Amino acid sequence: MFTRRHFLVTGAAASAGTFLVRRAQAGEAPPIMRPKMNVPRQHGAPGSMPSVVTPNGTTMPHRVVDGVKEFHLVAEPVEREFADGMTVKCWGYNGQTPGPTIEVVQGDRVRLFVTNRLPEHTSVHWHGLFIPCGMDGVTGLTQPGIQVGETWVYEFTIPDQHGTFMYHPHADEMTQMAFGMMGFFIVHPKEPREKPIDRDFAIMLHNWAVHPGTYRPDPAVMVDFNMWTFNSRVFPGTEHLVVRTGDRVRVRFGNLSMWNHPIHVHGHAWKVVATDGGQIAEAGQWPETTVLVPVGTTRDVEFIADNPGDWALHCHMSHHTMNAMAHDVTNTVAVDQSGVEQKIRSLLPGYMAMGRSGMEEMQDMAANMPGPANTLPMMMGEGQFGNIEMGGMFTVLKVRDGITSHEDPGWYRFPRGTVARQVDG
Ligand SMILES: [Cu+2]
Repeated sequence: MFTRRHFLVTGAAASAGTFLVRRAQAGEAPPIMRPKMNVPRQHGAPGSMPSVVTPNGTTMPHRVVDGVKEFHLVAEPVEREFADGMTVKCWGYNGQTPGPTIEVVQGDRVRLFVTNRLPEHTSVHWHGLFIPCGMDGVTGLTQPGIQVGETWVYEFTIPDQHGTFMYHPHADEMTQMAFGMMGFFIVHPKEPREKPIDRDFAIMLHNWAVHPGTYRPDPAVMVDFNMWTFNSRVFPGTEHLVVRTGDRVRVRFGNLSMWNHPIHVHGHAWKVVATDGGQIAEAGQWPETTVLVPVGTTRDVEFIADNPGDWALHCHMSHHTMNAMAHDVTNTVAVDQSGVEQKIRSLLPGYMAMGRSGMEEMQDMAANMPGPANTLPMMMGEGQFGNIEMGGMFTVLKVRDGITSHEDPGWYRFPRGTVARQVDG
């Protein structure tokens, strides 16, 4: 319904000569381009023009109308498989969470249509972009909410800035972001870089509270989350990052979760070259192996992948590389449980005493004991040497000599004599 209030808002904006978000006219919005869920984008061959790769995600298609780049976001409920064995009822954009990555170039004129297929109103905020206030997408403050079934349009010129930005709702944020509504908005510089990037990845960090046996995230949880995701996937469901030895690699991290995440890379050091606030001059960059990605920010890191191998890349908060687990349990490490086990088994058939020597047995136990429905074991994944005992925010950086494809090359073949080994006592 076109209300009097909407009319006044758009009318005032037009007379002031500013650009304000407005309802799209019938037939104006481009067709919805809906990439398939969980299908990684096609990776170019090594050495080909890099574009941003969103592991386990996709890039947003667009069309050009009279020189304006048009995109169409559809806010809607989506089902997301976090890893084999767990599918979560989320909200997202165009069939996925995070929504497809938007890529534009500094100076572009863009028109972003937003159709609301959620059961409540929404809006879209363009995090970090210096655009006219009326395009900022804050419900109640800069626009009325986009009501159920409506299509609105945002239109602006990408300002004199480039880097990694984000989009997310600014309406019932606590719920809509807890359900997975977020995506990358990447602005490429107009002038080509001095040192070209060979591989460019974008990874959105998020946390979720999906109680064991349930399917829908709990938006009321404030600190006690149990799922930690890279692009809404957990290890071993996370796509590996495949690069060629010598490649200049950029990873763009975004964090719209409720925790800060120190993301750590093995075998290499990277430099933070940009944040969502701007580029960092070379003199201000320093090497580190762990970048803290605070809540509500992006961090672009760059490094030369000069060390072949299978390198862990993960959050260093050790509970963030686990899946759902109980935290309010008795600490049984080093407790002698012999005898107790039999007694408890008479009351609870099948009871297993655990945790005397540590938690490592959890992965094998989970493989043999069914847990609650739709609930992943707290630790998962197997490598060529056995259980990896991880979950959550963990993936593998695969650095390989002379590869001609970015398809998963399998596990690393270690040169003879370069692997740690057992020796006689
Ligand atoms: Cu973390």
